[in-house]
Amino acid sequence: MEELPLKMKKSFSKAKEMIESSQDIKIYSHNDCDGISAGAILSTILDRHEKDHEIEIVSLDKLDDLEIEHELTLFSDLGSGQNVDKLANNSSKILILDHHPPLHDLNYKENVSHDHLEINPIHHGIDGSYHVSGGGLSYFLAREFEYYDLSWIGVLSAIGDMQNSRTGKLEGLNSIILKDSIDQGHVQSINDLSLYGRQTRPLFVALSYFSDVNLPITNNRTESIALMKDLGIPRKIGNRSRTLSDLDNVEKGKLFSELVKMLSKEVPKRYIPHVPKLVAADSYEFMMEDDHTFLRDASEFSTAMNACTRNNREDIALEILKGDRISALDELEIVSKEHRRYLAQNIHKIEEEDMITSMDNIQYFDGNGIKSQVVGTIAGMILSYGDWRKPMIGFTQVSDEDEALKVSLRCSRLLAYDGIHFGNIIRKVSQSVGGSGGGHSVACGAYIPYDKKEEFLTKFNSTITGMV
Ligand SMILES: [Mn+2]
Repeated sequence: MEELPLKMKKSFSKAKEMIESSQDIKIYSHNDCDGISAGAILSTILDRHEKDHEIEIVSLDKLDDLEIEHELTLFSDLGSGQNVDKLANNSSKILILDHHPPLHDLNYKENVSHDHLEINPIHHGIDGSYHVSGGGLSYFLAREFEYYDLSWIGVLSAIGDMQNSRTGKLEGLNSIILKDSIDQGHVQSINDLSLYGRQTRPLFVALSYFSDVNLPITNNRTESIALMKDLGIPRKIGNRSRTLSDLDNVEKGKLFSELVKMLSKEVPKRYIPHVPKLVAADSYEFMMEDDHTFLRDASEFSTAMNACTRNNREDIALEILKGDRISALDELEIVSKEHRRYLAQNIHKIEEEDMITSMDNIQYFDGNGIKSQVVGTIAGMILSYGDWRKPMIGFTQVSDEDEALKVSLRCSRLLAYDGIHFGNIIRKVSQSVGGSGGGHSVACGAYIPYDKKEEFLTKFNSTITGMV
């Protein structure tokens, strides 16, 4: 069984003391599912101790020259990679819980005059991409207070952060969080087909969204329905379309074998060993939520949290995570619907107007006008209309006020299984054109100066020659 390293455990107990001894507290957390989950856990801890606090969900470019005005400032799912304590004074207390590459080492706290504690798994030789997320670290703090009931949010944050994307399951410190949530009766882990929309999408729709490799069923509902028919899998229960969660194990087995067969025919030989991982993975179900709602499945839940952050409605996401459901669920429904409409409209436009340009090793589109918060989501969805063998890169202006370019990349999981890490590549290439970037192997992004697009593309294309 995994265990928290003793040094980290001690840091969490120190963090607990910092919270207990402070009255006026500010939380900054990252504006994605992981960051929101982290913030919700921290805010719940503070609520339970009746500590006055403010929470602000921010993007990474908002952390320069941050005023430190509160007795204790908490940074979660961010802070390690930014100089957030630049304006701290002698009486400031700063606590950072982050899993991104740290700027400073563990001795840093000795060199500053304020009270400074940074907890980052990377300082302890623990992987921050697959073994623990920002929300996971917040949960380990909650665990010091014996708030095991918050563990399900730690599971959600890990899924939102794609910590399971290497092996299809939660591993490392994440497995401690998962065990707590299972012991609480809040989560069940189910080995299942790895199709998005287990609870809410009709199965034939879920199948048509298969996009890691272009199959006959990709973007083709007629083919997806035909496939189910061939396998003897009924499409409906009464008037309702069946979802993946309605299938029994025999049906799932048939579908699994057929998908593996279809994929193995389609992919180059060196990818074949990775095919089963594309088709099956562990899913995590929230047992306290109703069947056939997006709240029941961790992956669908995380999409809804992201829809909130992409539309600047972090308030709704926080309310839902903290258990204040009544009006928040209605609002979430409206935000999600508008979000889906916006995505569909833009995907349609890119496809209709033939906006994808192909280079030797990459493909890209100019998303001029697309909101920068969703250009990554759109890049991922448009992948199925391009060539799955190449990463898809989308560009758009950061905002009306800022003409710099936001760059987002998405690619088939097969490329990552083959060993390529686009997060590291985009970091280097963006830095070489005067920007910054990073992220996961299959989903990452960067900010670059507005006149560096061509140079970025040329460099990116040549950097990965021979890799894809
Ligand atoms: Mn994170």
